[in-house]
Amino acid sequence: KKWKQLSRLQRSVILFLFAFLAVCGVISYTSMGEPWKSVTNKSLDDQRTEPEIPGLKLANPAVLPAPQKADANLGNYPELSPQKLPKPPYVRRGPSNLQIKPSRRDVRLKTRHDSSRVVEEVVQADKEEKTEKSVISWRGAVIEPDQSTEPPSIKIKEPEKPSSVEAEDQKEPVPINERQMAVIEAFRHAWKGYKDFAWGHDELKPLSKSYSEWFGLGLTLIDALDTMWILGLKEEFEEARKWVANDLVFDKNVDVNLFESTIRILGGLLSTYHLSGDSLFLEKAKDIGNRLMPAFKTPSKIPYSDVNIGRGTAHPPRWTSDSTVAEVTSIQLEFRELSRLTGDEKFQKAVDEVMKHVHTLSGKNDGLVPMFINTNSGQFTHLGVYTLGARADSYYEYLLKQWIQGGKKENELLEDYMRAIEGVKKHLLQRSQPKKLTFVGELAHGHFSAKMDHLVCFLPGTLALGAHNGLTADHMKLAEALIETCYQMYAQVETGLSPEIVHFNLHAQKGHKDVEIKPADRHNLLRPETVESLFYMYRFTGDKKYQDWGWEILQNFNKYTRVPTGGYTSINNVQNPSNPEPRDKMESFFLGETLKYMFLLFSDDIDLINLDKYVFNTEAHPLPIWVPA
Ligand code: DMJ
Repeated sequence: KKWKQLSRLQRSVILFLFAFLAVCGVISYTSMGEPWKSVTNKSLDDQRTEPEIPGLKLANPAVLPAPQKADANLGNYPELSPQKLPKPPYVRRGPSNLQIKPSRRDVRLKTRHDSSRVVEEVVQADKEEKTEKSVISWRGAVIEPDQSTEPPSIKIKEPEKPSSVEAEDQKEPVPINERQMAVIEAFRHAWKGYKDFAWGHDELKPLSKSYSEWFGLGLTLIDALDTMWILGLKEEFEEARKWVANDLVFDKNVDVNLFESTIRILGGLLSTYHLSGDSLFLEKAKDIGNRLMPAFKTPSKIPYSDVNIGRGTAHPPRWTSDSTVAEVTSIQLEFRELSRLTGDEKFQKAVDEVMKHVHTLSGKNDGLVPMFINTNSGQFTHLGVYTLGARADSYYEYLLKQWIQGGKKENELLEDYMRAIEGVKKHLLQRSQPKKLTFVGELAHGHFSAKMDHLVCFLPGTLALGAHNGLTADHMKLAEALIETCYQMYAQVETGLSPEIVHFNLHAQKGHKDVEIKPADRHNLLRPETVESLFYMYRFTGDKKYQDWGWEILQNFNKYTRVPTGGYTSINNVQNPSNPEPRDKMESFFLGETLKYMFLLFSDDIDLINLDKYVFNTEAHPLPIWVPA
């Protein structure tokens, strides 16, 4: 009635106002969007791995953002090119700023058909492993199932504009060469033995077709994960990944050696996480990292050698309260990286404290350290003995590598490294007869011994890495001389394989070579150090002789250590080609290190683990450099 009483003008004004208000309402509703979606659409992985201490300042600030946060933080780090994500649904690759390029071979072979097959496998795997939030496909394509309703074949989309890292993928693929194929063949043979007779156990005993346990944690399998990734062994990797997901349990009443489990297990998991982008490996790394922490509860904070990862207790070896210097100073790369990834500073704090303490200690000889350190007093013990071999070796390696990892800012590390190399030159370098090979001997209470462990052959590679990172060219000269010596430790022996320890002749004697071998030292454990250094030398010089030397070594491993039914074995006698006396043990580092460095040595692709982006831990597990060059 009232409406009818209104004039036409009044009715029009009211209708206009209603219409206006209705339009405003719709607009404001739509512009609100679906705010909850920005939370729920984010993968659980991303939410879970936000640093728990947001304002955390690491002692050595992590300039590189933790991978999970990379997409959000890239604006702050101009040197890292952001990966432009396609609109969801999308397949997220591994951390774009850290990931190595897929091998060129993979790029070449990446057909649409392959892609959809991989995705189907992944979807299937996801069904099988319901506990996992996201699943991983080959080389890091992660699918978060709740983000996509599209059929698998169209799920894989490359980012529209590749980042600079990915732009490198567009280069001509570098095909795998014949020598690399030979390494793949060797790996497969070793893996066959492990799979058939030792699956899920620590080490293969290839002759007795059984296994041995050290920690009972599938050591060989974990050590080999990133090797499989780098070699492109997809099926093997996926099978091993399943074992890690379903069977790797750290909640075990078992004593493990802090150093060995850090470099092999923690290092292996971290590196595999970086290469694959699969959060499973980070979760496992966090678990073992936490379980190793009780080792640092000592009066001096110098960690004990052994930890019970189930009970959370730690202790030194039964006969002493000493720890080994190399062991307590070669866990830093891994624990520092774990802090960077988790945002939990406790890991880095513990290991940095050890380094700072060792930096101030007396008892060094021109930068050279003794082999033992007491966990109560924090002082070096057994003073006066200096070696670059067992019990001290990786102390020197990790000085340089931590400095590189942290962006070349931690001067104390560099100082200690430079001083130590001067100490090596002053006290430990000698030349042998007749070939005048430069070697690194040992010093015991002022007496020089011409003894050199094969372990010392890490040194040429480390020196070359330092020179590549701007240290004096003298270091490269020394590296060149030492790698020649390490090669001769193979070439002058009957099987062409190095013994564990050699003694060099200081005086020329008719009919004698440079290298002498004592009966107790003539075993070969399939160690990696020489091949490791050959890899660095080839990367930095491009001199093909280093590849040729490595090729000889691979052939001799095949000739004298290969077991027909699968696997390789360490041998007791490198001087007896007709009976090298197989020892019946394949060390995990043969797959973790030796074959990986062989494969990289034979590659001409400097982006296959680019040494300006990655630093290898002492077990050959590449970890990202926080400020890549
Ligand atoms: C590996 O576990 C590591 O390379 C360590 O630094 C020394 N020993 C073995 C390989 O020889």
